[in-house]
Amino acid sequence: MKTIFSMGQLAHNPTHEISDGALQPAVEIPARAEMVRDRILQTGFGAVLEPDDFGMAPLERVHDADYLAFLESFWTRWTNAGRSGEAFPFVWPVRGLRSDPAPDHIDGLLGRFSFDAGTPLGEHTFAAARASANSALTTARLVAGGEQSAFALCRPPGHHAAADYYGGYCFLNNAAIAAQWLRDAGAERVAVLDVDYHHGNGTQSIFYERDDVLFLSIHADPREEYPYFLGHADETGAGAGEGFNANYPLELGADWRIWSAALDAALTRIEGHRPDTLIVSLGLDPYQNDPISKFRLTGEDFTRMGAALGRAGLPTVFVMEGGYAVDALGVNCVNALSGFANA
Ligand code: FKS
Ligand code: ZN
Repeated sequence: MKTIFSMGQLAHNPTHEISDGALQPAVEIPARAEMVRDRILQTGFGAVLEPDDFGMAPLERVHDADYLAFLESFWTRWTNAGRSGEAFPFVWPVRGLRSDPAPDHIDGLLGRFSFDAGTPLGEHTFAAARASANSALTTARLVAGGEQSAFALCRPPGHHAAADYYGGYCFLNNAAIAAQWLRDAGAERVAVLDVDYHHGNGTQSIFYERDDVLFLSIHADPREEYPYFLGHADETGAGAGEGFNANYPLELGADWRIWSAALDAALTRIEGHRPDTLIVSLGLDPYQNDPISKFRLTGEDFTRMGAALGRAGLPTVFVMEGGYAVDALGVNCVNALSGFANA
């Protein structure tokens, strides 16, 4: 299986994040991607190739033009305001406040186009996020061209990013951009299965009213875990999309027995959708030793996960999302991908 990855993705190199009520060392760091790339090369799992540049058009199919313009102009606005280093929002247009007109001031814009204070935005963030999206797009094109599967080593991740906001370390929704590109390339139906520990609120919101892209997510119950405000089981889609969204919120501490029951249910739903392509938002943070997560999957469970996905027999685009046990990321990722390849 081929892996697509660009060194340009490493340019987003945050030092801090705001979480748990304090400024903390950033956990979504370049070493995450380097560990996975190194393991792929060491094990001879497959080639690691540079992405092509797809330009802005496929991003504009998923994200709003004013959001992309904000990301593009961020660094100029930030430095013109006399700021340096990474930016954090601190005020948001919540219930009763106005999103339109968008503010002119950078502090207002940061709030208008984000949903949390935990996601550092820096000088090279947009360039790195574009490179990450290009890896997803190049991977999708490989699979559309006949490869049974391919792996987008995306970082920064994407599944929390919606049409017009960033957050959860995500700026461009790599999985959604790949899904939309596949639709535009002729796929009639796509399914996105999100196995990250955190609910894929961005991907869900992008496709919530659509029946062509089925979104499914297995994640920690939002009553107890980030992103807190989406990801409940009663979110089943709206309008034409009613019945095309499926959430499997699980209790903290869920192990393979509990987790795999949700996977089996999700795979049954996917089978019913008859997708031309499956996209897997491959979070590695359900791992038992992940520092910020509370599920209990073992390294071998990632192999089992990949094997179960492989038995679905669908052309599959893997898109990396989260995972913070840096030393174990490479092993767990290659376990999942080889489980798939050997199924
Ligand atoms: C830790 C608080 C952490 C933020 C969690 C963000 C999770 C991001 C992710 C992604 F895949 F997007 F990277 N709060 N005590 O793993 O879902
Ligand atoms: Zn996560």
